[in-house]
Amino acid sequence: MEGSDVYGNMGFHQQTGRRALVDRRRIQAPAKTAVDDEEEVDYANIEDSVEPEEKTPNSKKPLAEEPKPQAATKSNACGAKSIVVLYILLIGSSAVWMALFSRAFAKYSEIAAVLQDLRTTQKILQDNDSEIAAVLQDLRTTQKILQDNDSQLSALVTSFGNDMSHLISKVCIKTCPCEWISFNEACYYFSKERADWHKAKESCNSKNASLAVISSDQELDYLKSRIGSTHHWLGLSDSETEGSWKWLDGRLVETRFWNSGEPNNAANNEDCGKVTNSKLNDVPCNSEEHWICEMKL
Ligand code: MAN
Ligand code: CA
Repeated sequence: MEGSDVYGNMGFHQQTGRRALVDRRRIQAPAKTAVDDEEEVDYANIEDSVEPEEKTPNSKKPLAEEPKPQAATKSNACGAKSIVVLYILLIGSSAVWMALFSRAFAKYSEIAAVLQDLRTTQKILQDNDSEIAAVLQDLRTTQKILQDNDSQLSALVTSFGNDMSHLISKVCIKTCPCEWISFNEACYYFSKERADWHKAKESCNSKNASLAVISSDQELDYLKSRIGSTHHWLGLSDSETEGSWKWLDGRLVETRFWNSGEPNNAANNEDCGKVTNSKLNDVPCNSEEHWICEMKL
C-alpha cells in the first residue's frame, strides 16, 4: 500500500485523513436502519471501500470539497519539521544552559576556594596578631622590670658612691700619707736629709705639717724609739725671749723633757731645740740636723 511504513502500517497523516472522510460520510448518510447496523465499517479497508462511492455522480458534495490528503500530509510534515526544530532548539538551549551552568559552577568553585584560602589566611594572620600582641606584652613587661631594676640599680649605685665617698673621706683623714707613720691620732715624717732649723721648719710647713711638738712622755719615748742615735730638730725655740722655751704651738716646754744640764745656751748661741737618744738639748739654729714633721689626723 502506498503511504505505509515498512511494516504495512499507514502513516499518521494518512490515518487522520481517512478518519475525517469516514466521519463526513456518516454525517451525510441517512439514518441507520437495522440493516445498516448490520453493515460494519471496515476501517482497515476504508480506502478501498469508499473510493468507488466517492466517484459516484450522485453524491451530495463533490469530492473536490473534501480535504485533500496530499495537502494535509504537507502541513503535517511542516509541523513535524517545526517540532524537530523546536527539539533541536530545546536541546541546543539546554546544552547552552548546561555549559553556562557548568561554567558558573566552576567559577563558583574557584571563588569558594579563594574565599576558603582568604579565611585560612585571615585565621593565620589573626593567630599571628595574637602571638605578636603576646610577645609585645611580654616585652613591655620585661622593659618595665628592667626600668624598675635600672632605677633601683641607679639608686644603689648612687647610695654606694655616697657611702664610698664618705668612707674614703674618713679613710683619707685617718690614714697617713706614704712615708709617714701614725701614732696617737698623728702622722710623723722623719727626714732623710739634714738642714738648719728654719729650713727644716719650712719643709714641714710645705707638707701641710709642722716641726713636731711633744705633748706627752709617751710621744717623746715613741719618737726616740724611731730615731735611734741620730739627732732631729723639733718645734721648740727661745728666739723670741732668751730662756723662755716654747713649742711652736705656743705652749711652754716642760722642764722634765730636757736632758740633764740643758738648756745651757752654750756659747750664748743655742736658741733651737732637738731630740737625741737621751732627751732635749738646745743647739745653734744653723746646725745641720735631720728633722721630724708632725701632722694631726
Ligand atoms: C755639748 C753640751 C751641749 C751643747 C753641745 C753643743 O754636748 O754642752 O749642751 O749644746 O755641746 O755642741
Ligand atoms: Ca745645749
